Amino acid sequence: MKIFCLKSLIFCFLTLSFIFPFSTQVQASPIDNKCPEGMVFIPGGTFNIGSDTHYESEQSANDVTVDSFCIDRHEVTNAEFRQFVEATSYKTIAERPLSKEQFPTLTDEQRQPGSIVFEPPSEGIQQVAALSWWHWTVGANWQHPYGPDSNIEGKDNYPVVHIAYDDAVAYANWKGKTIPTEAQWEYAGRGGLKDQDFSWGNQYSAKKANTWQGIFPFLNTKEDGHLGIASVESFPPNGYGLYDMTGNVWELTSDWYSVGHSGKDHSLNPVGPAKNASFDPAKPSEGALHVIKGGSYLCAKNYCSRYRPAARESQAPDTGTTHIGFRLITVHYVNSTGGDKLV
Ligand SMILES: [Ca+2]
Ligand SMILES: [Ca+2]
Repeated sequence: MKIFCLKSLIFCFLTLSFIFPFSTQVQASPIDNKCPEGMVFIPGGTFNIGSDTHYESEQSANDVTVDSFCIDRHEVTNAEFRQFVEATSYKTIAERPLSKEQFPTLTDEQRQPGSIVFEPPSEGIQQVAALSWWHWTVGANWQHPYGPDSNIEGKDNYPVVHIAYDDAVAYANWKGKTIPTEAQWEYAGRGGLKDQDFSWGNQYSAKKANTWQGIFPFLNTKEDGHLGIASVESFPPNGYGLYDMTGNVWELTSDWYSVGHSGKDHSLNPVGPAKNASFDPAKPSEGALHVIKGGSYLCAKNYCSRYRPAARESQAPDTGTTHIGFRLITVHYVNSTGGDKLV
């Protein structure tokens, strides 16, 4: 249903205040366990997932515990994804024609492969319809992020985009890793901080993450130095040494989406609802959706304040866009005391 999912993007762009709730976090073990290359060890602990003072979708802040795991230091890059494609000849969903079965009323031309691309309004325009900055673009995919005339030359270290959930799963299977749950992602995203709004502290900073400064979608003052996506590790890491857990590109999680965190309180390694219970009332026609985290370079204070660890959005599993990527985790690491592989 990817061609019809533009409406799902509007919910990134609601304006709310920035007060973050009480949050606790317990460091459980030393950070000298050995993760696979490019990954960081996250010691398990307990924290409050979500927020009681921002969007309804983040409520309520619940006390949950996650076991230790390793997580990618940065978003999966174009170079990393290219290795996968070269080894497997995998074609992403954006590179495949839309199916006749799923879209019987579309013509062959309308079923051409493509994806959803962000294009800001023309300069000087001061009012546009909501979501008019999103365009279904034939030929847009991870190798051509802005359409067939664009490419990723010289952008090996940029996060790969136009990745649908099923594409991320295929990559994860090839790597022998998994997509993080929302709880794992949020716990890692907080960077070990307690009671903080952002992954670096309580004050918004244009220097801490690639977000949008100015009035979205008309004016980007580029105070953070980046109009669009930045190469990974362009901004300081959080307390766990993880880069771009805030902003740059949204990141997929394995949880199915529902509003809030009901039922997770005092649970160990919580996950979202079952697929058949996944529902976003803001997108009633879209069925089951996955949780995405962290916000993107398109999140601005006037229209999207989801550049916080507690913030969340829903995303159709068969749809990628210009501003959604991912990173992986593994629960297999070498224990510092015995050298055993833990599961
Ligand atoms: Ca920026
Ligand atoms: Ca990110």
